[in-house]
Amino acid sequence: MKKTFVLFSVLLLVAFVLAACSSEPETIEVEVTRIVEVPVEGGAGPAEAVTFEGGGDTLAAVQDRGILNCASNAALPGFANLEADGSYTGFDYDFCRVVAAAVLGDSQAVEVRPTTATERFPVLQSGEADVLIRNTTWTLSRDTSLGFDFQPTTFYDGQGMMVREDSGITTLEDFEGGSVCVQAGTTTEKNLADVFRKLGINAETIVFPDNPSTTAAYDDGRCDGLTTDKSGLAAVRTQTSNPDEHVILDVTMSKEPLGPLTRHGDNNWGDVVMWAVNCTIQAEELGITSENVDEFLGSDDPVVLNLLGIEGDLAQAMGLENDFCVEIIRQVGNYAEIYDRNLGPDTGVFIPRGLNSLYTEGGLLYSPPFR
Ligand SMILES: N[C@@H](CCC(=O)N[C@@H](CS)C(=O)NCC(=O)O)C(=O)O
Repeated sequence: MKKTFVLFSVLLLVAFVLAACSSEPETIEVEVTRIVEVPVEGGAGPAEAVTFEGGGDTLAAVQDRGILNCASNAALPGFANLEADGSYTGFDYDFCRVVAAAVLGDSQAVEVRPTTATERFPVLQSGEADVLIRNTTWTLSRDTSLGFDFQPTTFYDGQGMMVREDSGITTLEDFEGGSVCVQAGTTTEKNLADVFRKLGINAETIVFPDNPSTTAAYDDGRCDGLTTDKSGLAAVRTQTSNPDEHVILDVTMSKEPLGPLTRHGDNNWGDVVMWAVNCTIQAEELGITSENVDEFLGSDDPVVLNLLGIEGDLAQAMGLENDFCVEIIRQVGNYAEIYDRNLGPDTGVFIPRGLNSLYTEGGLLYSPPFR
């Protein structure tokens, strides 16, 4: 796809504008000088709000096809890694595999559709994907106007700011008169305008269409800072030419609960994705892993027997096999295994679990009962 960009700069003083390139439906009020790189051909336009009559039956479609079409991220270390053989790995992709294991009994039966921030919503709305699992923040407008349902949060995040260590910038106030690189079609762009307005900071926001162009611009010194979800910052820091030269400020600008989305109206499919994610959390709560799941099949704990489908037929109410959770755990692992494999201390992107710990360990992860 040929990309041509028009560069323009405007000073907007308490003006209402429609976010260029943005998939967000709302108008935003900004008080910053804003330079926008606008794709003038071949770019994805704003997502249309879509109402789904009856919602279809995505579960039946996936079962007939034998493959899950999963929209995810194109390039975000730890969350979406393009491997040398053309396959994808990462935290978000593992949750695609969780859904495929639940529905098809085969975690490899996934066709991945890498998407940028601007592409992701039309791809799900149009039916090109069955589910979107890609660092997407649960917001009211996405849940309503864009016609989606958010399934359980898989990563609790917040927006952060990265700067060059030698820049002397240690607080957001230090951005007065400075500039920030940000990606279009994200919550990030609007949060930044809100935070700067609240703090009375006049700074330039420079908007780019995807992660590689945003990171490259920051790395080339075009902006004093780069802002996105803190998970994204940990990932893009590894993509700069010298990661040690960059620091992530100790500020959190927003709440960014990230998780899977399904189309509004297909409630059963939403339930399938919801309980597939819950299975990974409940398995961690019970200490069931890919290594020991077979030992638990003979457990005498009724809670374990319900989760693994040894007793009862809970899963049939949503059209799944009773042992769907066994397949998830055996083939992909529990939440802790998925986290550690992609974001743990032995990975290049280590992100401490923090809020993404179980509720019993001070975090926010909590599965409703499999009952
Ligand atoms: N969570 C935010 C931001 C998500 C987002 O798209 N972040 C960017 C910056 S880290 C990204 O993943 N870009 C990857 C790409 O476009 O390839 C949202 O839902 O809007």
